Amino acid sequence: MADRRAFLGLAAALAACTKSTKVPSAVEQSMTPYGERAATETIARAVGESTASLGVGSSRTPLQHLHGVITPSSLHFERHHAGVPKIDPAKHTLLVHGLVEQPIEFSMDDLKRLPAATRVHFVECSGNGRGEFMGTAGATAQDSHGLLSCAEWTGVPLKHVLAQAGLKPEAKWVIAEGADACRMARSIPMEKCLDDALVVYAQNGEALRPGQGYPLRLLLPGFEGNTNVKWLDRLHVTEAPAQSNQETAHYTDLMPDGKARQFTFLQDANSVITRPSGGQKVSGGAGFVEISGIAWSGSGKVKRVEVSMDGGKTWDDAVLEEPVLPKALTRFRIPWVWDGKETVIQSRCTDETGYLQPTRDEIVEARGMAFNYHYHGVKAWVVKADGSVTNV
Ligand SMILES: Nc1nc2c(c(=O)[nH]1)N[C@H]1C(S)=C(S)[C@@H](COP(=O)(O)O)O[C@H]1N2
Ligand SMILES: [Mo]
Repeated sequence: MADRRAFLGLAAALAACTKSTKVPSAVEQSMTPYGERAATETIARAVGESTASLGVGSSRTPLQHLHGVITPSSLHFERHHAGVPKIDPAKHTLLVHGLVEQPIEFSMDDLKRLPAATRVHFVECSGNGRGEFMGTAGATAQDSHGLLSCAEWTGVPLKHVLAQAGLKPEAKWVIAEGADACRMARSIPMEKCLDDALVVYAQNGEALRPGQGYPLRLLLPGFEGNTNVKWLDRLHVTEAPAQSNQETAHYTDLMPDGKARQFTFLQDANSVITRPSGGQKVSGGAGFVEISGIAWSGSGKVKRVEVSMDGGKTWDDAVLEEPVLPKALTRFRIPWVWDGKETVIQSRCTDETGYLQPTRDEIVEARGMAFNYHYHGVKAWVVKADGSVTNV
């Protein structure tokens, strides 16, 4: 028996060896200074650009085609209100002024001398899921949830930058401004600035991509995408928020009582099954299928993800892939033996605060239909008997 096993091992090794020494019919490509993906790989962002003004609009991450939790930089979603400015990093500066002891203008080199930190965090536009809520989303997870990405970011904790200038006691807010044509600005509470806020210059190990704010952006873990000001060049320390255009005309939620919810910063607990998901097909009929997806919360770590394969009658705990990081995407997986009949699959996330992702009905009941931002309802997909998966 032992001999037979040894023989099989040897045979396999020989087979592998024969295979690997086979001369390839064509060389895929020669050495290149900067890598490209294989020519047969074609997944892409879905771009929605304003026809009236070039560079204004958004592009969505193809979540259903990704593995793990890191979004490749070339597939990170983008949202620009006034296009991508061309910035020379050698000339770019960050001015810190207002209620500080000493206003300072940092060059990129100055910033890179300060103690740095590298962390994995998602960025999500608070408009993500709006189409899902309104019933206008397309067929795929990219259509319904694609204003969401997750990267490894490196930069300086904002508290170090502010400490260099020295905060005055009245300092309560920081107004962050970008160098794009609209000079996008958001007011950030001092508490967040002194907590886990970062001023980042790197994304997935290399310089930020132009669309992500090259050479410098604000990164506010767990806060709505809009507050993560790109092409950051000014931090104005103040006593009160600026009431900028982005926090009055936009990014406020109208409530059923007619009042507006303003400064709603946190992205709530959310999840979506990415495989199998809308637009995909479970080929080969009944049998084993792994269900996999992503979960996240702006309030911290994902504690639990439950999956239902029977239209919400029963729920089972999915396995959360380690490491589970705060304010980052978490990959979940659960085995499923499909009986080949049409069914509805869905996931729901509970975060470390104990908050459970609500259903669409619960959100409508709490907020009415007028609100525009922060939709995070439970997402369902229909798996048809022929294996095709569609939006509900
Ligand atoms: N200066 C500036 N910062 C900005 C924006 C912008 O248009 N200008 N868009 C905001 C919005 S609405 C979102 S959702 C995020 C998107 O970040 P990303 O493009 O890196 O995905 O950037 C935010 N920061
Ligand atoms: Mo956004």
